Amino acid sequence: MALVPPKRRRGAGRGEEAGGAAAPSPAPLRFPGLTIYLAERHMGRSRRAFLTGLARAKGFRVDQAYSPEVTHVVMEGSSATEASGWLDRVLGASGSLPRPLLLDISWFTESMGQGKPVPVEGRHCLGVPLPTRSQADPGCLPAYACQRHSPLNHHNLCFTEALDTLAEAAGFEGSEGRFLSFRRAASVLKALPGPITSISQLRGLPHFGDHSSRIVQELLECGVSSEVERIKQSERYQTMKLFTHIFGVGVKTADKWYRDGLRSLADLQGQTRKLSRQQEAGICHFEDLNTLVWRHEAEAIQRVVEKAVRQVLPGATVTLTGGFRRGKLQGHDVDFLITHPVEGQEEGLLPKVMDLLESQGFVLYRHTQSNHYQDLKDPAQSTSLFDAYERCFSILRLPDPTAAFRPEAGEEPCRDGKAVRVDLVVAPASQFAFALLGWTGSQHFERELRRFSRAEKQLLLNSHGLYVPGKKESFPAASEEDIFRHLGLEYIAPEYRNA
Ligand code: 8DG
Ligand code: CA
Ligand code: CA
Repeated sequence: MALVPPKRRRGAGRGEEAGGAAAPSPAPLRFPGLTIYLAERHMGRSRRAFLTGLARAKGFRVDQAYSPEVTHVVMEGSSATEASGWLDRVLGASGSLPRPLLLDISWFTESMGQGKPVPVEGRHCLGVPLPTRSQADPGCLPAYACQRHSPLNHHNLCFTEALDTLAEAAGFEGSEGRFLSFRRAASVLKALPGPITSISQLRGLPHFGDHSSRIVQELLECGVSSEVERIKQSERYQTMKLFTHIFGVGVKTADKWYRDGLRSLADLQGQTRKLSRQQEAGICHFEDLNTLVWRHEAEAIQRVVEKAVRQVLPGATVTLTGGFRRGKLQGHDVDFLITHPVEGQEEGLLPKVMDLLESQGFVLYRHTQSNHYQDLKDPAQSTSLFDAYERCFSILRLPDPTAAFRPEAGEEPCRDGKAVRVDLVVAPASQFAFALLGWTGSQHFERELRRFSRAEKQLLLNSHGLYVPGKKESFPAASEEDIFRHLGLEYIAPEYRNA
């Protein structure tokens, strides 16, 4: 890579900043939430100093010493085992410290080449050790994802990507059984203490059938799975993926369009069929909505939403949920949960908040629904995908950083006007813990929690409560911990719910 000079072992001068004389000046930080640590082992001091200067000149934060703020550890010429061993030593016995991504230098050089952090892919990953000692033995891995710790960064990305692709493709064909088999197998690998390096390691793991095992074996032997590659190249998969990435388009609609011969956004725009208002907005903002949202962008939107919410209802709180609450640095949308300590005060809040945001020019699309919990015949049967809370599915415009919501010093200015999908949900205080648990995800973790409740405890869990079948009253819960306790489950913190 021309950007990065080859390793040189020459007198590196004084201390960590050696080579700094030739280094370009640091630029203001452009990527809040991202902190790089370059491991010196194998890299050498002078090359490390050069790479540090290069990254800082491009607005990356690079720390000289490792700390819990580090999100990306970059290593050169290190194996996954070596990387994991290094992190084990750095973190010591603590199972609670945040765990950084362990990345190969290829992630760094690609990011420098593009002038921004590139999305982390399987080939960049070195490895991450197990978060707790109790689950160190893969033979003891529990069957339900809600009984396991699933960190954001794990050791088996190349396998989970392949299995998740097969799950997605099965979902496109309406094959629920196959979808779940592949999703469950992928989820198991996310909770493993280390990388799968031999097919024999799959023995005894829950949810590993012949098909998933075959895929892992092929990946171990050839580096790619012909079945996965064939699917990814297929017109069917690519078109279904494109269409289901349009806001307001689910698998059924995408399938119908595919069967009608449509293949592209241009095909959709060039035909006379009636699109819903939501789909029209989805197509209009397609590019922005398919660009990942950064955490600092989500936080900028949170500031805007919080200000509007408090103006309409003083004392109301706004919590960032979804993937960002699980520690993700990027997401496909932003999820907020709103409540007020005095039950009942929150009713009818969203239309007023959205009117205010609209008058401030932030709203590109909105669809608000009122709370219909009281109308449900059996609240326990409310499925989690369609709970009965007051809510708004919206597209908001990112705030203009030069106006009222200037970013903190050193933060990258938000791209003015970028359209972002935002889900706003309002829960009464007594149901807040259930709503928080339900909207934090991941979707698979939630599915498994409900399956566990039903099959193991004969209880029905949704985003409103935890019910004995046939009863209208939920168990009370003031916190997520209470819900785990009611279910007899060990509490799993949000950052370990990335199942
Ligand atoms: P991403 O956006 O970062 O890609 O991932 P995510 O935040 O995990 O996914 P999401 O699609 O935004 O979903 C967040 C959680 O919200 C997930 O657990 C599923 C849940 N969820 C919906 N719709 C509904 C709903 O109508 N009711 C309830 N209770 N939960 C829902 O997506
Ligand atoms: Ca989300
Ligand atoms: Ca969402």
